Amino acid sequence: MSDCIFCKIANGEIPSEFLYEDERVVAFRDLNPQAPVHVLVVPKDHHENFVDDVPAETLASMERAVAAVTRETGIAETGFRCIMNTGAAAGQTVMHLHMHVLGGAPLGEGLIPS
Ligand code: DGP
Repeated sequence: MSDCIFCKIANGEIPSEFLYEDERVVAFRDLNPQAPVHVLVVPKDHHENFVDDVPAETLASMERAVAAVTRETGIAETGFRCIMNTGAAAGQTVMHLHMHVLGGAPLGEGLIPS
């Protein structure tokens, strides 16, 4: 999609440092980190969210990206949280599927922020 910021980042139109890249996804650090490690895993193809006809191969690449990034940043051992905000009420602000990967500090137990 021409006006989508994550399409531009994932396809190299906006130069970014990738922690992981394969033919279907990239991973890069969040602009506004909420934890010492805060990485976004983003498909190269545009899907609005997790339930927008995402091919199984893309989901598999996202899983590989999470495994690689958490290993590389040292949080595979200590633990991490994956979040996919879906829709405005859930706090999704960029309408291109992305998974937040957070770790590097205690994250608290709650699933739903107050
Ligand atoms: P969400 O609220 O789930 O849609 O999260 C969107 C995240 O994307 C938010 O944490 C900030 C991040 N973000 C937005 N624009 C950019 C950008 O241009 N570069 C990077 N690295 N992150 C961005």
